[in-house]
Amino acid sequence: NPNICKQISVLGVPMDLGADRRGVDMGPSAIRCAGLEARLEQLGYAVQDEGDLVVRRAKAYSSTLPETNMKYAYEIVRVNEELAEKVAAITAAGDWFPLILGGDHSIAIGTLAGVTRYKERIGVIWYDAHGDVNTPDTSPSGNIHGMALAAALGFGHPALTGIGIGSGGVPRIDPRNVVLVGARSLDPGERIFLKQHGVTVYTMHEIDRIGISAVMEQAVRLASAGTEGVHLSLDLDGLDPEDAPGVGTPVPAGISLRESLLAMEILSASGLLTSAEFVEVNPVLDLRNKTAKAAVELIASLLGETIM
Ligand code: EXY
Ligand code: MN
Ligand code: MN
Ligand code: MN
Repeated sequence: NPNICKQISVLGVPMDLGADRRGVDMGPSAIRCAGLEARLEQLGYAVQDEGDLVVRRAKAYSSTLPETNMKYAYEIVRVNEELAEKVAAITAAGDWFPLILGGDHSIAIGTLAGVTRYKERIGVIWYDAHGDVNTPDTSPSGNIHGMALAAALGFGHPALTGIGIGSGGVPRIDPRNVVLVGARSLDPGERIFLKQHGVTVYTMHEIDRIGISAVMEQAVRLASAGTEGVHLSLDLDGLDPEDAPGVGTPVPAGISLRESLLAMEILSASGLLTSAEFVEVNPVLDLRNKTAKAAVELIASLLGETIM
C-alpha cells in the first residue's frame, strides 16, 4: 500500500477504567506477545515501539467526576490528554503511521484528538458491536468506553469533549464521515443520536444482506468523502465471540474473522488509511491469546499483507 507510511509507531494504552472491569489493561502486552512487531517487519515496515502510557489505578486518581455518572473520569481524561499529544507528535512529520493498542475504547477520544491535530477533516470507521455514542445523560452504565465516539464528535461532558482540543475546541470529525460497522447492541439513546447526527450504521443485518465487501466499500466511500483520510477504530468485540472470545462485552452473532480480514484488505487497498487503533482485547477472558492473535492477523491485513 503505497499511500501508507513505511514506518509504524506502535503505542500501547493499558487502560481499563473506561470499561470498569479489569483485564483490557493487558491488551497491549497480549497483542505484542502475539508477534506484532515481527509481523510488521516481515511486511517491510520499520517499527518504533513507543511502549505504553502509564495509567494510574489508585482510587484517588480514579474517582467519578462530581455530579456526573462518569466512572474514573479524572484518570481517563488525564491519560487521553497525554495520548492526544503523543499521537499528534507521531503524526507531526507525516511519515510515521500511528498504531494504537488498547486498552478499552475510551482511548479513542485521545487517539482521534491527536490524529486530527494536523488534519483538516478526517473520516472514521468504527468497527464494533456497540455504538459508543452514549452521553452521560443516556449512558446506562456510566462507563466511558460507551461514550467515546460521541465525545470525539463533540457531544457529552465538556471534560471529555475538550480532550486534546481544549474547551470550546471544535472536533475535526463530521458525523457524516463516521461509519459504524458490525453494530448489534445499541441503547435507545444511541439510536436517536446516530439518526440525529447522520452517522451511517451498517448493522449485522446489512452485513448479512449485502456482504462485508459491499459494506466496506461503501464505508470507505462515506468516510473519505471530503476528508484527508480515514481512521480505523476497531473494537475486537465487533468480531463474533467465537473468533474473539477475549473481550469484556461480547455480543453473539458478530462478524467472523474471515469477513473481518477481507474488511481490512479492502480498507488497505483504498490507500486512505491514516491511523488505526485496536481495542478491548481482554487476555483474562481469552483462550490461549486467540483474540490478540486475531488482532495481529487483522493488523497485518490492514497494512498490506496478502496471501500471494
Ligand atoms: N452501550 C453500553 C454502555 O454504554 O454501557 C455498553 C458499551 C460497551 C462498549 C464497548 C466497548 O464497545
Ligand atoms: Mn525491531
Ligand atoms: Mn467500542
Ligand atoms: Mn464494543
